[in-house]
Amino acid sequence: MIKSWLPALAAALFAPTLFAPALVAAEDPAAIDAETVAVQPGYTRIEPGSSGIDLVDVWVRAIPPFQPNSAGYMTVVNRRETAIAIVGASSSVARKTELHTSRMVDGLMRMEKLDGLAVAPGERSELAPGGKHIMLIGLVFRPVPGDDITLCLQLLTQEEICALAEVRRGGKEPAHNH
Ligand SMILES: [Cu+2]
Repeated sequence: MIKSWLPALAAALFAPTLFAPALVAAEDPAAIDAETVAVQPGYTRIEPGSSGIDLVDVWVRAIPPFQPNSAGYMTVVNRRETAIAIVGASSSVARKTELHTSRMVDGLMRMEKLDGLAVAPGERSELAPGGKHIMLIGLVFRPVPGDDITLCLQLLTQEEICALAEVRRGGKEPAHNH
């Protein structure tokens, strides 16, 4: 009699969801196309290059199993004659995507959400490990090397620019604690 409910109990206890609640998405991961991201309402999609903005060296950090978050990096080159202001980000892999920066506070690396990021005309802004990054929060699937993931930036001018990111194993990164 006891035996009859044991397998069910064991199954419930060892269900993957118990160990990785953040990886269980409402969406069906198989239904998500990593290479496309819907245009944010009110925004116009522009192309890197012809828009006067280049997105260079775009990549996403590969993560070990059961880690709920990752980060994206790139260099934003502003070839326009006016400044650009990045006010948001979106991605094909996370339920929430934010602009972050890292800085040392009392000897500890802390991360902070950025409201925006300006790039002066003719200048570039580097998003790289240990500094500014695109925080991918609540991954709907685990990025592994070989995957292509879309990262998009929203600009104050209601423009949205996207690029395909390569998934790479990065160097050591401090834990994403906020
Ligand atoms: Cu972060």
